[in-house]
Amino acid sequence: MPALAAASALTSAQLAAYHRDGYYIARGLFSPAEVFELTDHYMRMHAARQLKNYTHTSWEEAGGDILKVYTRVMHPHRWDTLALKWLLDERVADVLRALLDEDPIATQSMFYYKPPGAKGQAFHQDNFYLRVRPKSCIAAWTALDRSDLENGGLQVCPGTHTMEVACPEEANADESFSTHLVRPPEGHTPVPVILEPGDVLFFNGSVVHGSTPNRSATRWRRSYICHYAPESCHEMSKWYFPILDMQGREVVRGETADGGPCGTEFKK
Ligand SMILES: O=C(O)CCC(=O)C(=O)O
Repeated sequence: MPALAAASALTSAQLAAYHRDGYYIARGLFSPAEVFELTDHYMRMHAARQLKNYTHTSWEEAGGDILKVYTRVMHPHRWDTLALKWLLDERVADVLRALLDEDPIATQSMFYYKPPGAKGQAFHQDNFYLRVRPKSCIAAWTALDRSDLENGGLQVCPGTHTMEVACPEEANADESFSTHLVRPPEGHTPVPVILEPGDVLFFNGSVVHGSTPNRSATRWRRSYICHYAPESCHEMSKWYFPILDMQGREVVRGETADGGPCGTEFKK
């Protein structure tokens, strides 16, 4: 679809705010029934130990780290039709076309359980991992539960989308399940993104973002996270292959020598 036709998904004020801040929230993009279907599907598959390419860890084996029992599910769209349907959703595609001013291509999906007590993910930039060039990747982060500071909701640093991708330091393993930390640069204070189930946060791959542990005693913070790239990109990390167009057909791009999974887990 031509970019001009898709620009109607956002107003010019919303687009201007995206280009100023590097992120945009589409409220209520998915309905409560859709959110329930996806969440319930992933809870059931976890309980039945049916998740593919996933290490099902028992409570005994987890050594007190609940995130070892409920680790994130990587690339479920490669084997689950419901995850694929969400990745290629036409409403998401319309917003992406408006934000990118061109067609998107789909590169990644992840399901995060983040139960009460789970660690967060230290501040980082997604394009450090995806290595989409030229331009950058873009995330569509869908809240499946209400997501706020208490249950480890996402925080973003507005304006960091214009930054180069920085070299990460080591994160605090007591707070973050992933090893990398990119400190919010001076003048870019992180802001919490408060989302209701079905809201989708879109953000550019240079935006410094992350989350703290889920400090709630009872509230999960489940989310479905997809990454996309502008169709015009020439290359990306091969970890994201096969890449799909928004009709689900495989498209081919060059592979970079660097990049990798979106954050890597501490080994301990
Ligand atoms: O959902 C989170 O807590 C972190 C997710 C994230 O940072 C990412 O997907 O890049």
